Amino acid sequence: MDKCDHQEIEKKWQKYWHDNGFYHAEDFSEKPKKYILFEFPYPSGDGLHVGHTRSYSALDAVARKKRMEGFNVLFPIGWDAFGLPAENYALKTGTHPKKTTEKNIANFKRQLKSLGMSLDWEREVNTTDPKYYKWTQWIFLKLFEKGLAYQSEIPINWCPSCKTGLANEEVISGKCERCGAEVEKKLLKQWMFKITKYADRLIEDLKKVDYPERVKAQQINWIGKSSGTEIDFKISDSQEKIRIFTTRTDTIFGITAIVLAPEHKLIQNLKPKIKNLKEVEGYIKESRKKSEFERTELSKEKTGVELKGITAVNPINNKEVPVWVGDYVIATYGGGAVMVVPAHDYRDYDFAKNYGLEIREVISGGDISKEAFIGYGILVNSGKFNGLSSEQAIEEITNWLKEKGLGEKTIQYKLRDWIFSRQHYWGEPIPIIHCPKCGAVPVPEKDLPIELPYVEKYEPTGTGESPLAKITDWVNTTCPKCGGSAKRETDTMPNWAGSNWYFMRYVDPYNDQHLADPKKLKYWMPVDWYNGGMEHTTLHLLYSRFIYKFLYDIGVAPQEEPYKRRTCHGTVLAEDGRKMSKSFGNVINPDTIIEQYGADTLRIYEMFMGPFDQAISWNTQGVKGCYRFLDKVWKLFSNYQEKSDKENTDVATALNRLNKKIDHDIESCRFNTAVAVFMEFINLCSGHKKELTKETVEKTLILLSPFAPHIAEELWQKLGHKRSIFLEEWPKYNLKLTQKESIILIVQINGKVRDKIETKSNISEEEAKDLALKSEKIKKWIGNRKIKKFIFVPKKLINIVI
Ligand code: ANZ
Ligand code: ZN
Repeated sequence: MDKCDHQEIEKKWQKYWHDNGFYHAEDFSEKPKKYILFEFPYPSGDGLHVGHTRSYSALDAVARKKRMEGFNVLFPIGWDAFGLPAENYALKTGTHPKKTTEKNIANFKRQLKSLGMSLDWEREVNTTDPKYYKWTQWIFLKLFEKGLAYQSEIPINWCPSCKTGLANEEVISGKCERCGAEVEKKLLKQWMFKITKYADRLIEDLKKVDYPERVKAQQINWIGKSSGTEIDFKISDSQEKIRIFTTRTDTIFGITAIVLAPEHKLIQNLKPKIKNLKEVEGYIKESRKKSEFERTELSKEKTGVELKGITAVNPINNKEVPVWVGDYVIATYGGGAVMVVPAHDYRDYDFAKNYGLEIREVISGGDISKEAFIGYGILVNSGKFNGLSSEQAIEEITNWLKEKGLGEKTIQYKLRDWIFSRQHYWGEPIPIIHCPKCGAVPVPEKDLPIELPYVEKYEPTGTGESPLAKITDWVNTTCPKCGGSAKRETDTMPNWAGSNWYFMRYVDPYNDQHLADPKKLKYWMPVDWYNGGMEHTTLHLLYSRFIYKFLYDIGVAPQEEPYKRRTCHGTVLAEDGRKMSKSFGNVINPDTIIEQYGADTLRIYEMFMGPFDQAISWNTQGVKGCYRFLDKVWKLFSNYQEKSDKENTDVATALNRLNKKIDHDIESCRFNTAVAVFMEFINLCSGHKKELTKETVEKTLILLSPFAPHIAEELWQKLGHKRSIFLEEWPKYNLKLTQKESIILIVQINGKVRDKIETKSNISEEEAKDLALKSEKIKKWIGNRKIKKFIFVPKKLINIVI
């Protein structure tokens, strides 16, 4: 028997499929379309990771099956190639990011091809290609035109080591996501996107899509919609007032201070009146060093300094309360000020304990000598509102404030506008020209793309400006409006810019008139199945939903939601259970596995290794097991001669069940159980070698083909077929044949097994009762006792309660 030379057959079929355009997605085909997508990779210098190949193999199985089911499948690939690693590498080695990127892409491509991915390479996109980022810049211009891109001087997260601003999401536990340095605050003029304008729709439209519940919940929490009241507090002997946001207007009589965020503008205006200004300014300076995470963490000590000489007036009873500055108050939420109610808020309670502020109970129901009572209850010590429930009081006090012009119902979001500026070289230039006369002027559409100047040196300036600021012949230009001399915007876009909309470009990657042909968008969009990392839920997934909605609003995107269905894969850990990392020396390279065991083994193993959405450790024994499984398949079918035309009924039943199982499991992302049942089935076949009909063998190979495409194709050819297995129709199962003819019905009395009776599998409850009561054993056990009831579990058991 000839051995399976996986190296040879894999290369052979990869070339055959490629040369014959097997994965070509046909625009406007009559067939129903299926758009299957995975998050395009960042082409890092490390090459493909077995974490990539895990989800890619699974999605490839989906794509292959869908084609065989008669769908016109779009299964594309591209490169999310702007970003810091290439830039940092360039700073270290002097190799231009463009060169590094090209080299890395070539390596990724080679690896993906060796895995046997059924990708449509004709639609490859690259976010760093000017023909691509022309449209990323175009989207920016549209957002600018609609007032959704604007500049703002704001305190940003500043990484002193990377010398750049970071989005909130890039700050992990107060540290820079990339380099681990402690993040600081710095005031910088930044480009911002008004994603907050879409907050409600981003929550609401989650109802329309099929995402895992935890993904939906994460997005909803991230957007953090909160209904409450804004209340104005007059400052005594001053025209100034402080606006606070509270969700608990019912606690207004319990206020014993107001706390301002250190960045609050009012502090500057009040300076002349502050008696301990030095102390206050010292505190503000210190707090700038802390990250938002440190400041808001519940368990951290709550600190502050009183603004001596300043008091505010509680509008409900005209009582004066002290005003403090404290860094547990966040500048960018709810106006950057809070009313302090120590008796009913944990943070305020800590704060009051620290500084000896009064703790005044106004909601009954707790024991405030021990801790804050944060629940709803009945109002006490609250003047004419005493006796009301919290719910009623929120309503009535808010109305009272509104009538007096002192407060108003409002909705706050945790979601902030999205900082869209980066002070880096390796990103899309922002298409804006700053003119001393005309201000920020958009680059005319006909001048797009604004290409990134190719320069050898682009050290960060460290001043907050991007390296582009030093490239004077690129920076200096003329104003498109007045023709006067002007300067280009030197900030570049963040990584997310190119990934916001790439799935739309796959639909029409060479179009130079539109981002994509509207008719093609209408045909292909939305994405039917989008798989990616759970960690992208509040970043890429949310951002791209926002951009797609915006493009819908301006008539470019055909629907309001880009992705019909979202699934998430778990990560692949090293054999030792840790993260795979060069520094631990525990990285598994897919190249090595493919070389040693073949791509089919790697694919099958990674689908089999565990539930798709869960993290799982690599296991070399598992790889070997999958290799042996495919070897068994090879031995069973590579020299197949039909010896019987009569089907063995066990095999026939099992094959139908396998068919059903695979259909169901691929649809529901249970790739591991699909492979497990396949293994059982092959074992069964091994025991009936002489009774396998040709039809059985063929069907088996077709069912195997999405998982192990090369071996399936080779064996198919060995059966004498001239046409590729991937042109076959996906088999249908016979539902009747998937059910075993008979079952063993367990008969219990009061929950104890007393008999087992073989019977037909679809026995009804009435029939089961009759059958059980006819049993001699059961008759004995029951005797003349009274039967209280029957509990029937179809296909399994009947329990008689006496
Ligand atoms: C007074 C109060 C009394 C509050 C009470 C709570 C309980 P969510 O639900 O997350 O929106 N808050 C408002 N602005 C803040 C800021 N900039 N930084 C830190 N905290 C701020 O939380 C709303 C509550 O968070 C508000 O309601 C306010 O404290 C606080 F018994 O107001 B509350
Ligand atoms: Zn001008």
